[in-house]
Amino acid sequence: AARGESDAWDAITEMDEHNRPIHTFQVCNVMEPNQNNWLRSNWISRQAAQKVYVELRFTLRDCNSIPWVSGTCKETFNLFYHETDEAHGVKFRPAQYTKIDTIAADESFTQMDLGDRILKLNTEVREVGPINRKGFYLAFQDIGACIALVSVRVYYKKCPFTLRNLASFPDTVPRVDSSSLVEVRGACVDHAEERDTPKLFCGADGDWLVPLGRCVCSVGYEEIDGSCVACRPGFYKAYAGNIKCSKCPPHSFSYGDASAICRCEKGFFRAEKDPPTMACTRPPSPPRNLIFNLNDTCLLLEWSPPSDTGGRRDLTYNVQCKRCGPEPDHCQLCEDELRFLPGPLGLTNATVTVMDFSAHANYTFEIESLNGVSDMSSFPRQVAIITVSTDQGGPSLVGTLKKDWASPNSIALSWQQPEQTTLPIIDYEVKYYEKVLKYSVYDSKAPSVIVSGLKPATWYVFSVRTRTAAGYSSYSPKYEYETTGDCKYLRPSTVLICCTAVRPKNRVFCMTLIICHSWYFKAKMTSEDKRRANYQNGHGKSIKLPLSFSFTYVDPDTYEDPTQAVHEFTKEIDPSRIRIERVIGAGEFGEVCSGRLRTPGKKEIAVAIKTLKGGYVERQRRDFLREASIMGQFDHPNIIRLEGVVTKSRPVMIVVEYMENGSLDSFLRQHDGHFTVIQLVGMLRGIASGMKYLSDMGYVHRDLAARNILVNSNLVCKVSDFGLSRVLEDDPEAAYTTTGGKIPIRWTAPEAISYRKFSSASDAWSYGIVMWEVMSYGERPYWEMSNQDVILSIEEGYRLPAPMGCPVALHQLMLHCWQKERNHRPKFTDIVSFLDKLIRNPSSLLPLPESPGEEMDYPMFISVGDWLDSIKMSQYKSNFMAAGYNTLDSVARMSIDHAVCLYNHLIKNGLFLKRSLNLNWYCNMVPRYFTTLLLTH
Ligand code: ACK
Repeated sequence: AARGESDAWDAITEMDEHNRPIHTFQVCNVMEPNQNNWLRSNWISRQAAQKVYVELRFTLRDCNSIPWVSGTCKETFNLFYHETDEAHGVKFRPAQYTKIDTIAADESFTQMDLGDRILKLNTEVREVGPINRKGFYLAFQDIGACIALVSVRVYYKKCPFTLRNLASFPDTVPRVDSSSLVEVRGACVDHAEERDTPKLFCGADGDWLVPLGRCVCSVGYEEIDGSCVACRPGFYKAYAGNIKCSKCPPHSFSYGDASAICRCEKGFFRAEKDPPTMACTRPPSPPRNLIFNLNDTCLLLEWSPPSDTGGRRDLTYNVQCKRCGPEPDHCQLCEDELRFLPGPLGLTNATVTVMDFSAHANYTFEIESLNGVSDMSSFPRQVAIITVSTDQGGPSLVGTLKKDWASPNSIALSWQQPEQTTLPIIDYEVKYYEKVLKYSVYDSKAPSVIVSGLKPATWYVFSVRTRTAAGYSSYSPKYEYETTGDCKYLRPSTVLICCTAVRPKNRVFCMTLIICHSWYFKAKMTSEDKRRANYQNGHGKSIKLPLSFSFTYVDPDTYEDPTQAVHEFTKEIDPSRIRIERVIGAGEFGEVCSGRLRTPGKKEIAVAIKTLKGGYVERQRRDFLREASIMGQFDHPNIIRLEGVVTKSRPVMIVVEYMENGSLDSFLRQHDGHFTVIQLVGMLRGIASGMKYLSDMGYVHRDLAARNILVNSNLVCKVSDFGLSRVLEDDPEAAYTTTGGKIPIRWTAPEAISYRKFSSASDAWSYGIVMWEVMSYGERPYWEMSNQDVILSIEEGYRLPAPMGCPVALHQLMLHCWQKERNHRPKFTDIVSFLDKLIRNPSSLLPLPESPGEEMDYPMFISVGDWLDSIKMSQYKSNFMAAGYNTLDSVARMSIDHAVCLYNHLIKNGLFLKRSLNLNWYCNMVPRYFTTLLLTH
């Protein structure tokens, strides 16, 4: 440090309590007035920082402990700074300096401490910045204190170099503005490649936030401890991604490091479409046990599959036919002369039917088995061989067939009678078949035939052979014919096309048919009985689409594959349309950010983005997206709107409308007492309207609480948080946890706590609690009572009293929501119309009981006597009257002594609140809430 003008500061070396030397700057001119002693630091380069922190450690003498100094002795000093681009040397002008703060000591020492050698060290940290020049000076101004400056540490914060998701992120200095983040793009580590652009955000405190995107190890490399390591010999990795190297599949090997694929052993192969994970395979051995079966018209060849399939399943057979003369070497191929059913090549069954063969001929059939790698092997193929002699018939005697006439279903054919035959012709056999199907035969005595029963618009093949005593001749050349079409066989699609041609009135009907038809398929595809049935049973509703008022909610858990529910009910958003701006909170699964969403052709909108943090397991991803599948089914101004989801890239995100004022509980706490009752009732009305919509949809929220309501800039409240129901359902422990576990005891109806009977009626109970939270500006329901006490006191009939200034009508509504018998609680539709009535008639919102006779939906007690009757305390009428409590208003203002006295009396007589409430708590509430305690009992 450099000394200032006055030279009052002294550089002194002292010993600390451990006898180690400490170097300090000290000043202690406490006796003299008007001190102005400066001490200046050397020039400090700001390096990369924009904002720096100055940590001062100092001791300060307590003025009271120094005699005769009153008026002159000070207990503070001032900290200044001055930005410059270069060091000024000794030049020091205090006027150039800007004050950072006045520094006071938390602890000052006295003479006694000094004697005991107790060092009362103070540590103070101040922020300085933004600093734009290359560096700065610090200066300390003493104005008459007794100070020893022990250390000055100047530092800045940075997000340190880090490796995340296989990407490296450099040292990054945060922004000066502590609420905005620096977006940093990561570089993939060696042998890794980008999936989604890896990014991190550097927060003001030097913490990395919101990891987005990632790199994955390239082919041949696997992730080990955050880097990509080559696969060892004998292992491979064929795809880039977060998978491990795998052992080479059977009959393959890899010699080197970092193999993308394993090579096949000699004699083994991989077909073009075989995945690298598949074993290498070889061609099959030949078929076995080949036999034939010959009758008049056909020859059946059958065989057994090969003993070695080569390790593959894509086994087929080819048949080759050779017709040989007397000399075995004189063979010709003959597949084209014969007809094979189903064909000569690519057979998948070990059998084939051969037709159209000639009589008195020798055929040799070779059956070859093949698989997907047969073409790759250079080894000669092995076949099964059989020779068949068709010792019957003779050459075809019939010439070309002629069509005489035809209809869609029949055809008349004729042919030339053979001129000369050695034996008389017994009959003709007419064979015909659908070109692609099985054939039929027809016997005809005459050289003509009428074949009926044909299908219209179908190709047929006909041929004829003669039969004599010596057997059949060969078949005549084939005659092919396509029967004509017929209206009867038109396809249904044609019917739909016809629709546009009918009269307008009928067209409507016709269109309806088409819509119903497509709806039918949609319903089949999406709902399936199981899912919709509960809503049909429970709510007596049928599924009618497509109008929104009759939608019912579909539980995503009824989908076998929950990702299908996500597809069905949410829109996938391309992450390039999302701009993340800042982190606004932490959700159950990861950060919640705010940002903007661009949609082509629309105005950019503000959104909240919930992210799923990396390293999640599948179940977490499913539970996270579950909320989106639920939210995506809703469309109501008081339900948080889902904009869409990002599931095809990392991180997985849920994008919803942005609610400027965040969650209702903290919003109310921050604005305690700021709103009119009408404004509060307006918020409650919105929540009730959202809940009415949910209950109409058959959705039970189970976690309705002010913390799960979001508020926008217009004070519109929207119900959010649709994740909980499954957690509760699955966790039998959760209902009984007393440690603030999963079940929100204070918000939950007794039947839901004790036997998990959740319903819209239990949501109505929670709604009553939300009303209480709102009217008390975010007070915690049942204050600091334990969960166990809350359960017990509810069981005994205790209900929350009216919050301060809460109109009685509203508290009555709360009490109505907290009826033990759930069927007696109001429906959300009743709540909405009741609140509407209150809003229309603001005088009903006065904080005192209504005057008798006013028309209300909820019972108003007319006199203290009636009221005591109604709560089965008639025997106390005279006590109340004697004490002067003859109106409810006066009961509400009961003196604390009377209230405690009555309370004790009731306790003593076992009349109410036996165990549940401790008296301290109770006394704090009396007398303001006494009426309510009694009212509800
Ligand atoms: O009380 P808050 O400011 O409001 O803090 C929490 C935080 O994120 C964690 O949930 C806020 N939040 C959640 N969803 C939204 C939203 N759609 N719009 C604005 N803030 C939101 C919530």
